[in-house]
Amino acid sequence: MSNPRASLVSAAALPAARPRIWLALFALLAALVLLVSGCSSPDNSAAATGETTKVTVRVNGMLYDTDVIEVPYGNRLEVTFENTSRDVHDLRFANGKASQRLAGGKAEVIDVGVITEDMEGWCTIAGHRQQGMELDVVVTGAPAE
Ligand SMILES: [Cu+2]
Repeated sequence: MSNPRASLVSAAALPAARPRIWLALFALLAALVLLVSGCSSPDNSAAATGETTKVTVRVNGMLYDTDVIEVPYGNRLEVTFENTSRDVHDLRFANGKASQRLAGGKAEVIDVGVITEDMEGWCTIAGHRQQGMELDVVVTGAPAE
């Protein structure tokens, strides 16, 4: 004989589980939209100093030779990325500015844009960031909030 109580419970549990999945998906989407809009529309023009900080980043084995790039608040950052290793690497910043994937011996200048907040940079090749290919852009002299 069947157990009517068990089938009742499972019937009630099913529709409850679905909205939870949709809620989770919706939350994920909302987070993504926030991320994208936050990245693509920074209004930095008012803070720009008109100065450019120029830095060269090279590669030592599986590491950048630079851990921290200090940039005065409002300066434009221009990074010359020299792949001084034998492997292919790139350098991507959290605001989306990036070099191509460069073979050993190649170099590229990255216009990272006007810098008003700290951000990370890393190599996008699988596993490289985990092995330490990352660096920090650190803003100096930011106005107090
Ligand atoms: Cu790499």
